[in-house]
Amino acid sequence: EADENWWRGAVIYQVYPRSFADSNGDGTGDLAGVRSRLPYLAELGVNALWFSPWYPSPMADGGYDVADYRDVEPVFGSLAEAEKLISEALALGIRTIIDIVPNHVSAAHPWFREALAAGPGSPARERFWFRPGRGEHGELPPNNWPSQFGGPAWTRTTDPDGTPGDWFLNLFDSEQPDLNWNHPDVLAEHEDILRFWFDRGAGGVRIDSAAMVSKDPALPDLPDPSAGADAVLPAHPYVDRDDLHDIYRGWRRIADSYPGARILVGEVWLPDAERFARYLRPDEMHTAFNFDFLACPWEPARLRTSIATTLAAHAPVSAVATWVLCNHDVTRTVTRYGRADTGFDFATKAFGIPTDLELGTRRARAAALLTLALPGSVYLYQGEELGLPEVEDIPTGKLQDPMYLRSAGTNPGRDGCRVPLPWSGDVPPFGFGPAGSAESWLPQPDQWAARTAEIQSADPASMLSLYRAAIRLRADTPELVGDGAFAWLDSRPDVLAFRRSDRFVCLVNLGPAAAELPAHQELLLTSGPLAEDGRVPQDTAVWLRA
Ligand code: TEU
Repeated sequence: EADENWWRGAVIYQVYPRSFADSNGDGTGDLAGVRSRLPYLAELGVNALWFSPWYPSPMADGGYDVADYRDVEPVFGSLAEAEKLISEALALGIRTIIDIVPNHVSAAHPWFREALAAGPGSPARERFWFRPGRGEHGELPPNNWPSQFGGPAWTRTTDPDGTPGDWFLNLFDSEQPDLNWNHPDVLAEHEDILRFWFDRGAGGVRIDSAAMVSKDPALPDLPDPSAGADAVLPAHPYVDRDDLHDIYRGWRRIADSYPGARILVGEVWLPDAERFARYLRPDEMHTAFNFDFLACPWEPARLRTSIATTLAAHAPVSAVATWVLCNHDVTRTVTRYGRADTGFDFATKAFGIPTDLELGTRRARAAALLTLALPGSVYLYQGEELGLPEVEDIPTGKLQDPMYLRSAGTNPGRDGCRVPLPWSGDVPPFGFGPAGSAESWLPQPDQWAARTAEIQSADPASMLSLYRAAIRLRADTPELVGDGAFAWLDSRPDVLAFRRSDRFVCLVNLGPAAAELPAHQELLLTSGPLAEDGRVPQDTAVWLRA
């Protein structure tokens, strides 16, 4: 139904197509696999699915190197299948959000192949950032920008006559040449891509690397490149330029021309809430991922500040906050929360850090109730509802993430959070594919036999049962769905307590001491067992009805 506000309190589930479900046994996920699991997603109670790119791609960066936006990668299925998936999901009340990656295309994209073949100085190269190198023979990159994946953000080409040629800019992998958004073809092409998918029923788009898309044409050196790619790029002075807002206002006009809210969700990695909030306007993006909250340590004061800052930044523009703990780029929550440092930073991502998975799971369960009680929309990354940990012992030969391959192994990469999901059975592929399937593209740990969706479905104490109960209760509690009232309640510094109306209260005890339950309140849901005396133990959250 053309419900203009479906997104304001939505629970949105991220599907990473390669690793969700494999219908044909080739070891890689596909859209038919997702279609067969729509009843599972409907039972979980999610309102929308966000698909990481499903387009034709050499998979140099897990599909974020797009070769053709108007088709589906054959390993995932066909365009017709994507259209069936969108309509079947909609019949269940579940909308589909697709991923658009405006910053770059795959080196296999026709535009880039044309640019390479056309040679230096050709108009076809204007759609990208080609520049002669520095140094006597042009052997040095044109500026000092680092790639997100290690090394310089420049790749040298060989001219059609075989001589070393110009360089092109790639903020990510060398297979992902950056587009030049000052070129009219680039804007026109992306506006047409939006219409192509909105015409096919997409309920929204997630905008990849949204703040990095426009560059200062002078491409000046960074003042201090030594700060490392993650600290530098999203925050450097040449990111987050004003003309980006013109681009997204144009996209919003297109989205608003379709019936039923078609939302723009920005991946805006910016270090401060004020700059972040500039993208959230009634005439620009509907919402953007709240990475400040995602990266926040499991500490009461930091969480309180992150929540308060987020709400303050969103209120003036009546935007909707997002509460996200995990995605296909970061360490899975259960593992992160079981470590001494529970924060997240790409620069310090590593495997092998001592992790207490029981503690991490207890905190992740409490965080599930915290996020689902806050005003705004909640994003769930596939497997988060199963409490899956990061897989840290993937055989080196199997790792495929450019963040690992390009960083000479210093950064373990992101494959650890992209391992195919366990659905049923007690041996790999745990129902990810049919019996007799080829080995899944990333190997699954044997321990996942105990974590399958099938086992958790039958266990009222499982993470899956907790998420199902919480999402259902949230949907039945009007004051929770949407960005309604919010007020902190007086509490100890290590207890987060707030109410969403005069009848709904959430209390999260980060401990160490157990916390009293407020008097005369009905206990609706708890993330874990209460103490014998009825108090709330450390790392436990409760929902109460006054
Ligand atoms: O992530 C890009 C991105 O914004 C993060 O990598 C961030 O820039 C940084 O590393 C933290 O400051 C998106 C996708 O989510 C990711 O999977 C792709 O690899 C990347 O864009 C390129 O498309």
